[in-house]
Amino acid sequence: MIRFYYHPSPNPSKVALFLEESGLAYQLILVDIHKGEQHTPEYLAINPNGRTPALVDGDVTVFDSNAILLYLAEKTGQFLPAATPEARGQMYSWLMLQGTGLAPMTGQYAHFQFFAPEPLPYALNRFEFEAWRHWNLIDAQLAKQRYMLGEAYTIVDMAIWGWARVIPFALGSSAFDKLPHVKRLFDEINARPAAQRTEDLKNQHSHKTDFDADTLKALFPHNTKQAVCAV
Ligand SMILES: N[C@@H](CCC(=O)N[C@@H](CS)C(=O)NCC(=O)O)C(=O)O
Repeated sequence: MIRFYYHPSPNPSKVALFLEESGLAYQLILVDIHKGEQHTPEYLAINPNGRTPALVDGDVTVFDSNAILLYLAEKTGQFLPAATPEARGQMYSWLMLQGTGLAPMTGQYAHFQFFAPEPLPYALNRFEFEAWRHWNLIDAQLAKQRYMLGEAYTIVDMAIWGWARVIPFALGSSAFDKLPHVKRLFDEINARPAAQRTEDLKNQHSHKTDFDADTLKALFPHNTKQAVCAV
């Protein structure tokens, strides 16, 4: 059976949504990133990048959320666009944009707002600008059509959904007002039974939610490095 290494945060949630949508049987394994479990040698043997999610399917190991979405979509033949070079080209483009632009820029904007030890106006300005620029690209794409790749619900919509969940936190409580098409997609996917089951997964295991000193060390090891270097 598939072993799915999960934490209830944006990137693992994209994969959880696929697994719930597809009906594939899987075992959920919580990696509590607030406790530093992403850094254990056992987990690093599965995902050398020390991040969630990861997936083991028999002899196959896959890490990085969009790689896992592609793997599962190819394995099942589900939630893919038409098998034409044009449609697949669009799929790769938007998936890469989500993983290499939208997610890191949104994540860095949240980081510098809520977790940086001191306010850094230059970083805040840059990441606010870039996060919004990426979300506006997604909103414009969804203004033209129902889903990211046209009229069919695909893994690209799942990838966007995972990060749309953090929009109010990262971009502000009224941000959805400025992203009406993203909000429409978000609401539509949230109403799907698979999304509701995905939301319930976090109740299957208790996980640490506070941000005490140990969690900050596990999530932001560069701060420790800074302190060591300053000595
Ligand atoms: N590019 C990776 C990023 C994964 C990632 O950053 N995962 C976060 C949860 S959303 C994590 O595990 N963070 C733990 C940490 O930063 O130590 C992917 O898409 O899977």
